[in-house]
Amino acid sequence: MVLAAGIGAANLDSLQSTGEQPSDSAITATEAMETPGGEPSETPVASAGPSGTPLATQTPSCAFAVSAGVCPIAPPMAAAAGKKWKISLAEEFSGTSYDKTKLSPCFDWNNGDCTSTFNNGREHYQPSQVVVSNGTAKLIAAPLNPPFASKSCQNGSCTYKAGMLSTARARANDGPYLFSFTYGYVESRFKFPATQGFFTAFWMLPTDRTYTYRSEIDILELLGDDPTTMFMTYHYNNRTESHHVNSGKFKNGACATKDYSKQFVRMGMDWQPDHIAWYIDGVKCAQFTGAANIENGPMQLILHMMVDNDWQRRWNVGLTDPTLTRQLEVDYIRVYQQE
Ligand SMILES: [Ca+2]
Repeated sequence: MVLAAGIGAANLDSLQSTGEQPSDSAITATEAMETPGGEPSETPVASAGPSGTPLATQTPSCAFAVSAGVCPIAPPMAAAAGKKWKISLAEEFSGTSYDKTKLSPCFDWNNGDCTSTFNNGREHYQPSQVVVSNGTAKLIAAPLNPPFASKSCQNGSCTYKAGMLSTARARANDGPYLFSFTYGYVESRFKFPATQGFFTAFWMLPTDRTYTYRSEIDILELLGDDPTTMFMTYHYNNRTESHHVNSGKFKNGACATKDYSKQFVRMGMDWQPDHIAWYIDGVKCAQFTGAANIENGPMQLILHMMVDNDWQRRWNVGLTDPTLTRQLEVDYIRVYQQE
């Protein structure tokens, strides 16, 4: 898995400057696909579920505290007996910016300025590439002129600038994680670009200040040339083992194989002590139930686009036109927890 392959130590200027080395133990994307472990055992659901459009505002029946004039829809599964869902994080992008006390435009391994790709892509992250308007955040990947010199990028030169939203620390080794949580249902509704060379990633890492991430939950990894295969994966046991929802391209577990780029899509993941389950538009795709191997500590959220990363180039679906600008449009990011 490309993101699991992680944070190549040699690629991280900031980490090198602090003397800390991230884990680089995880398998590669190619390896992941060669050893599929998906279990598409759930009964397929015929319809794609609700549209994900937020309900009318300020309705008396809203089950959750109204956030930014929006009544968040309920998670697609019931809470456990005796418990109910509460919202822990809700960024609706209803204003002209995002909540900077909860979200950062950079990776956790930044030292006051954003960092670049970690898998030999083209992008350098910049706060300017997150634009909020009309109820959504636009995470924009655009050509960068002149390029930004970084050994993290292909050939030492980042030729793209890109936007990110994470709950990482605003600055590495200086202050707390902006938001972290243990167990809950995560959902974001977004519209991703189906353009070869662009890569949409919605994922989670432990809040580990030493960067030795023992697990990783990939809620979605989407290679832009194929908007039908929604890669969903859990990496565990110090990221030496993986559970793959997808048994290969064009297989999304029990979820439909179709072009998900045509409309906004809701990507959800339910992380509980005894399961990790993935949902597309409220439909359960698959789950992992190896309780002994389920992460039990706090994690951070990351949502962004990459450009022309090594996974894509390995599959010969890298960027073909380096003048393209594309955006990931995000309606909301929410975390629900049971209490
Ligand atoms: Ca919104």
